[in-house]
Amino acid sequence: MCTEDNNHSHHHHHHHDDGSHDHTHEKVIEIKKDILSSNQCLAERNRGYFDAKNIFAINIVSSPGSGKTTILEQTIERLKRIIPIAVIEGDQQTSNDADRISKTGVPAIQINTQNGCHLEASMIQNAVKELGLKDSSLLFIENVGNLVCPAVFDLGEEIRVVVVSVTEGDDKPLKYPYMFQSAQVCIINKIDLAPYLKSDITLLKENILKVNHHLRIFEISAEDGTGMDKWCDYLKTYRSE
Ligand SMILES: Nc1nc2c(ncn2[C@@H]2O[C@H](COP(=O)(O)OP(=O)(O)OP(=O)(O)O)[C@@H](O)[C@H]2O)c(=O)[nH]1
Ligand SMILES: [Mg+2]
Repeated sequence: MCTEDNNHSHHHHHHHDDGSHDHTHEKVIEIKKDILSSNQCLAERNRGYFDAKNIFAINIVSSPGSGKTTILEQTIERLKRIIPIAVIEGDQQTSNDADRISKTGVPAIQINTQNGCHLEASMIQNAVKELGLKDSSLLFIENVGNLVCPAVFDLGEEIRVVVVSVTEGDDKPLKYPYMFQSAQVCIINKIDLAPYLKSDITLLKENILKVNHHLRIFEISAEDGTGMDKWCDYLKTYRSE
């Protein structure tokens, strides 16, 4: 059980040491472990729920402004007639992104994490209850724009997609490797802007594969639609397998 699992660390070791231990540090590490293990447990519950309802959940992560919501708007326009879709939006503040998604006609719910820098499995569990998902739907979860924290919080998704736009610079995978290592798919977005930048897509791809050579890469422009069909075909094919 989730709760039992994270209790045991509360009532163990009573140190009788010489005082050389940094207790504050130890406590911080324990609490972090607790948060992560209870999150993991709830993530597995979400995963079980998604499995049972044949829901394909996709966690989309990136730094702020790389184009997650624009990619979703474009993807939804292409797929909404053939697959039931729902969206969970995560941001610290505002309902801007959920409002944008609602305009496409699919159900969307906004989570505001306030000072939180990532979504957690418990938030998804609650949002899913409110959304009332149809069986066999595609559930997009847009995480809080942040290339660091969301990497360690499993939400119970089937695949994690990391978006990186060409404007961010080709060294980002090397600087923030954990996010790229935790994902299965990488979307390189805003390729329409590449001609105006010094940023090199070939080098960006090399760096992406250097940190995770399993990543499946899509090069797209959510602005002019380049590469969108390939990405949508991938989702359709994955869905039917
Ligand atoms: N030129 C160009 N602009 C894009 C592209 N995709 C998104 N944008 C623009 O980039 C800006 C940010 O896009 P969003 O979709 O809001 O990005 P986001 O990742 O959802 O942002 P947060 O949710 O705040 O992290 C907007 O002005 C978009 O119009 C693209 O492929 N090409
Ligand atoms: Mg967004």
